[in-house]
Amino acid sequence: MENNPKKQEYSASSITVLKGLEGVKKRPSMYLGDVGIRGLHHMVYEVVSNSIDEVLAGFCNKISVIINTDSSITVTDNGRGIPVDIHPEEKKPAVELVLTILHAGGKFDSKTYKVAGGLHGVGVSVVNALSKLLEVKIKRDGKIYYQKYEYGKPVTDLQVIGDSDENGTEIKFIPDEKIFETTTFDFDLLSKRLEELAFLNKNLLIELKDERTNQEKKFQYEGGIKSFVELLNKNKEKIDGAIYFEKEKEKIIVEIAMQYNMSYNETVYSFVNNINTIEHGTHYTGFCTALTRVINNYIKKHKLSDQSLQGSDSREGLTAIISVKIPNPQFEGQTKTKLGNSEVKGFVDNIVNDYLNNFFEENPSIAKAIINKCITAAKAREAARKASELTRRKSILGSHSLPGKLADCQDKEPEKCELFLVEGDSAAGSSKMGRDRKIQAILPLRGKILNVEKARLDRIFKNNEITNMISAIGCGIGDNFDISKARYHKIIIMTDADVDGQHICTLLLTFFYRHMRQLIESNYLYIAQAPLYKVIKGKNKSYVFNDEQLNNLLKQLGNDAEIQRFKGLGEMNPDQLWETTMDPGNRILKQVNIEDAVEADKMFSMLMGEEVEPRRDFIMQNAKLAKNIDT
Ligand code: 0RA
Repeated sequence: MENNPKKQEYSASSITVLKGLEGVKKRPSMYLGDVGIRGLHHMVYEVVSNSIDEVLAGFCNKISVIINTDSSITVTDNGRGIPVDIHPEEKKPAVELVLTILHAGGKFDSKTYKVAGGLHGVGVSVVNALSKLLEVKIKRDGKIYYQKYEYGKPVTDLQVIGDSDENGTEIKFIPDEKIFETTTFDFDLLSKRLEELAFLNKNLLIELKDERTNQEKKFQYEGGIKSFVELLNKNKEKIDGAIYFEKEKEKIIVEIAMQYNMSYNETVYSFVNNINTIEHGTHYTGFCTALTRVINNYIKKHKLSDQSLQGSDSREGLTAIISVKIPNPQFEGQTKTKLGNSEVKGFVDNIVNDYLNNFFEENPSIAKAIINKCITAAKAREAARKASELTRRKSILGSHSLPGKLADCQDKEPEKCELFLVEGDSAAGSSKMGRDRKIQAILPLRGKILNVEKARLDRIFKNNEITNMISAIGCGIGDNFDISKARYHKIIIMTDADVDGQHICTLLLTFFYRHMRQLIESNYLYIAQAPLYKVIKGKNKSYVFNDEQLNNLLKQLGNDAEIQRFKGLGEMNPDQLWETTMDPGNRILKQVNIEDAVEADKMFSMLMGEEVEPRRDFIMQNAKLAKNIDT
């Protein structure tokens, strides 16, 4: 009798288990964000994040990631190894439960710094459910254990396959190609995130190897986030050495690295349990409050100026990483990347306050250099405000006067209206003729628009291309930005598919991110996709967007096809431009989201130094930035 209810409970729970993983297969995007290139790579990050949990628990100092020739991924760590003992109620080895039950991890351990929320921390069972093959090898208790899964279900029992006096876990998986749009892993994409993890966990060794190309990278930073800041400030004129401090209290670990450079931009990235908190939160607020207070107090105490600093003044030209590790992070905000834990604010504030007060008193020359920079920033802010008021009075920023170059649309309902920002006069000419003038407006942009990274707000206001955009869009800029005044709900960047075009696209993305962020957050910003080729065979014609597509099509059609290559938008006649790039029924638009823009901005500030080569690479990379929304 006693067994019966237990038995029932067991089968009931197995049903929910089944439902759980079936649910993952039905709605993979709910767990991974999407099933495109980004979701595919999240599969790797998910496994790695489990290994990182072992690092945070103090049991692991090496992680290796291999892209195998069959495009499978192997992640190996030297942590404790996933537990293998039989679970008393479920009667299965713990590892099998970890790999087949959603969010099972928490049942078998009391890991302190668990990753939760966001796209991470969904559990390796999600990776298992979305893989056509997964093999796990565990070194633990003197033995090597092995088990194999297909489509999330075990196809062997957990078995002992050897002896070992080491500990660790190896997980190899092949993503299910019926689920993912693509199953080709990108070395550079993985490399970027793994390097970030190496910065965030000092001394951790992360190896990445690509068996397809024999490329290999090793990341290990003794300096941790201090090295990160130094890299971000590479190629920049900076104020002396980087500052680093760290403190732990009641299981909250706070690490901060910071250094000022002579640029005008704030480059502060915050992390919680190794997750980039794009929308910041209480850790960032605590940092900002303390920084401004310390600087203002120092100015007063040493009678350096009458100028009172605002927060933004104290962060002009600041590059910093704030990394906190906490047991129970609460993530809020649109992208679930805003830290909500209120206790963190005061803790960070205290640490920053104490450390920087001391540091400034002990390093007066660095303190003076930083403070001079901040005072200059405050003065420039005043000047910018005056400049913006002046421009507004001249009504360039007002909604009444539209730029002469704008070919506006007839409709006045913003929900229906689209603004194309078009590079070059001839492309602008074609698009003006080809458009649907009822709902599509064209604003030509000439030449390279201002490099916003290097310019302060007061200079940005003097740039014609920028002021034209501001007045066409109608929302104003910076503190005066008002999204409800947007004259269009789609703002579409349309540049050539070549390096110059991508450069302009990057500059625009950076501009919108820094000065009209809400436009991105409201999903108003898009990138148009123009075809590279037109292929004609007999009466049929197709437009082709990249070389891979071209090769596939040629395989299908045979090589006697006539191919026309478009060097730029300007080479297309109005009809072609409409048909391929502008027609809402036929075009491909990429929607820019805040993560894309952050990534652009991050890379941008990292690479806006004097070296041309990394910048070029970056621009080429940017093609991958946004995700498809419609075809
Ligand atoms: C559950 C409990 C423990 C560790 C792990 C899972 C674990 C999972 C993965 C995934 C990749 N590498 C991993 N390493 C460990 C705690 C183990 C213990 O208490 O001994």
